[in-house]
Amino acid sequence: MSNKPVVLLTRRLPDAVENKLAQDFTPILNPHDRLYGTEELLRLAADADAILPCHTEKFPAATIARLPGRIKAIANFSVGVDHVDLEAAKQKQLIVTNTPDVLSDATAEIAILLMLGAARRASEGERLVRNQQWKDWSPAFMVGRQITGKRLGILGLGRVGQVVARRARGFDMTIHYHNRKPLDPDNAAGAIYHDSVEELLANIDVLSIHCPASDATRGLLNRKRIAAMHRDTILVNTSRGGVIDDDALVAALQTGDIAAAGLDVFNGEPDRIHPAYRKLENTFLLPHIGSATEETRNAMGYRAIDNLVAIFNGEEPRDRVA
Ligand code: 8YV
Repeated sequence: MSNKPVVLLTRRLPDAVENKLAQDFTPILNPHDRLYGTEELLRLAADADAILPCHTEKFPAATIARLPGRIKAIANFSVGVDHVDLEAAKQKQLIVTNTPDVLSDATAEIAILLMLGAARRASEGERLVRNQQWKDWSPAFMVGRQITGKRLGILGLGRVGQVVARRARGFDMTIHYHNRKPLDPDNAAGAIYHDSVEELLANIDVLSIHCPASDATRGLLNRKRIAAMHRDTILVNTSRGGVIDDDALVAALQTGDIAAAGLDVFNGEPDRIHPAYRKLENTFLLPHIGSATEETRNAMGYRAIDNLVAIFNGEEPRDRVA
């Protein structure tokens, strides 16, 4: 590359990533990591050839239409791309990429943490100790549920789901799943396929959600489907909040129609999440940290840079989604 293309970073990325990016590109940095509004984003984009955003920046059709013509690509620092209107991007001939694979291990760890946290009442217990309210012990004290040997249902047995399945087998869990189509035997690795969401939900003890957010999956976990789960079921979500109908889940948690929920992603995150989640004892809540490890954040950055290098060398980027 002769003249270095200009890349707008919407957020502060790890130093190692920003330094590597500067080898081949001229970055426009956000050193104070401020969250840009649309107008500021568009103003900064006027000088850029590509944007490297996170899921915190939204690119609906109206914003994409206003991006300057010189912008060639949106190289996301995320695997989820629900914050970008891919159809509008295609129409504007913008290349869009994501960062799959490199965050599967970290996200699977958080899914397992959520399962254990929700099953063993970790939030409640931690609060008792931290707030000096732990006064007693008895055989009936803080009795939770065991996940060992139980049936784990995976909604969306893709990259992350398959790692979760491998980790869960370490707890002797039996893996069930629903995808639009069954996987080939190598990838399914013995997991039991259910051809409808309802059938999956009726046959499991723990549900882990890994399907991407889209029009097709919005509110997928609705009142009717949640009612299909038995009362001891634990639900965990590391995908996107939009897959869940919050009113329906909150009602089921309040009435004991399902046992507990572990959530890392929410509708309205970070500060407008359903308020009932915070009040319920049977929730275990994390602030969207599925990929938040040093190794993974670096790997996500390098992957986004690889995509940009390919794009500006006129090659097909590895992780093109539009
Ligand atoms: C990322 C995520 O950290 O990659 C995703 O889709 O949800 C997160 O784990 C985040 O999106 C960064 O943009």
